Amino acid sequence: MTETIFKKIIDKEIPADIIHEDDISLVFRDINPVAPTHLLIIPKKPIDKISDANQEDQALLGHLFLVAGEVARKLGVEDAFRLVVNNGAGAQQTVFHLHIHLIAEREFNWPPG
Ligand code: DGP
Repeated sequence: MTETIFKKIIDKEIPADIIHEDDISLVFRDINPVAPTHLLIIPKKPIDKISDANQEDQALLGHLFLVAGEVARKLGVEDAFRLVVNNGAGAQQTVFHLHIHLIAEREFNWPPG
């Protein structure tokens, strides 16, 4: 894979508003928020997209979801938030380093767009 902007954020080569960091993951605010709370939860391991993950990533993927709940509680938005993973350009993925959007503090509709 080619190096992405998220790899530069992981390596602290460019700044980001970091909410959480551990050995496996990083959480920071999206630069183009679609809601008052819009975070990106990413693995430090470079995986282009969820369809590229494999069995050895099982614990990592579980960790990302646990971190989502943890940061939601930390920010006080645990009662209403949405997690979104765009997979592939056709699904509006623009940064090819796996990430989960955590969106909160806005009105939600279903089905999503
Ligand atoms: P996606 O479309 O699912 O690939 O979402 C990528 C998101 O990444 C998009 O909402 C904007 C965000 N983003 C892109 N570049 C940067 C950056 O340099 N810093 C931060 N914080 N977010 C970025």
